Amino acid sequence: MRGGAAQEATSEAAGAAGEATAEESAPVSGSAGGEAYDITLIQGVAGDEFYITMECGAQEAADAAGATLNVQGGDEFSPTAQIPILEAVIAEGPDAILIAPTDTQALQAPIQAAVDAGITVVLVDTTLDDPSVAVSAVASDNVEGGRQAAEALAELIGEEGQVLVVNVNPGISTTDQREQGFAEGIAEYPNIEYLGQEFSNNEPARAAEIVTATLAANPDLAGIFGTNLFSAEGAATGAQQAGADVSIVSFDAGPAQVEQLEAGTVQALIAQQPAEIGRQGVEQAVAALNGEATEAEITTGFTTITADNLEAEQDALYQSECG
Ligand code: T6T
Repeated sequence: MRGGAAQEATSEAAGAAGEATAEESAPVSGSAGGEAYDITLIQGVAGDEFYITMECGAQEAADAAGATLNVQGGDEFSPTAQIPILEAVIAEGPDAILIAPTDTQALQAPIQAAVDAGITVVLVDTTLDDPSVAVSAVASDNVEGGRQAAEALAELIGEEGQVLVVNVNPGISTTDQREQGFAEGIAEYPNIEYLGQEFSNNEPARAAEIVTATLAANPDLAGIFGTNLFSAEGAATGAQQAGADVSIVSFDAGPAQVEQLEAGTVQALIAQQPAEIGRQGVEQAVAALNGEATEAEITTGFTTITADNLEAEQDALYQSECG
């Protein structure tokens, strides 16, 4: 499964903010005038440029609020990897946790445990079956993103032929919703046959295998939608290795995906706004901690990137490190 080694990155608040320790009795003042809150961001997986870019936005907002941001992520996108990390963070007792739950059901009780421990929770990117445990959920409109992918792919293939979705795993809110939006959108084209979805387990190699096997059975396959960074990247590699003339729309805009767009292996990227998700997630956490009003749901936008607007849309691309 894809992702780097478990990571922990702590960075101190900028400016006049001090460091809160157990010994201090008076609250430490943040640069924004409030307390210097400790916030932990738990990514869906470490080493994924979507979450790295989210971290960059979260760090900016933490710095602006005089808060401390700690970032952690598992070595694979799964509840098995994420739940022990969450439990360890709960034991540390930060003021707030921003988390991208790796499963809509499996993370419900562990996140409830964080809330029961008095920790403010904000959901970022993915969500839960019952998101009301969190003070806010900040994410893309993933159903709409899937619809946009369907429209882009339909146009690329001249509105006819067979299409495939390479998804991640069932139970992930974001990618399930993208497939749902794609299926709804593609149903509007009577001459397009949707072959259905297959699951890559977030592994590019598995995604590539899915595509080569599908091409062997359906040599006229016209288009593929990869629902996230690793599924899309692997799907494009599989199509390229098979030498197939297939149009590909990829969700996300990591560096490898941009290379594939430049090489012409992929025709369109649907870039989310991960920095904005991180920024707003921290702002919601700080508002809740300050006793201010929060928004239960915040939706961020997309940019569709093709070879034609790639140069103009550089700011929409994901970062592999914070600049
Ligand atoms: O597509 C993003 C994220 O939105 C999704 O929930 C999981 O995969 C990514 O992190 C990309 O790899």
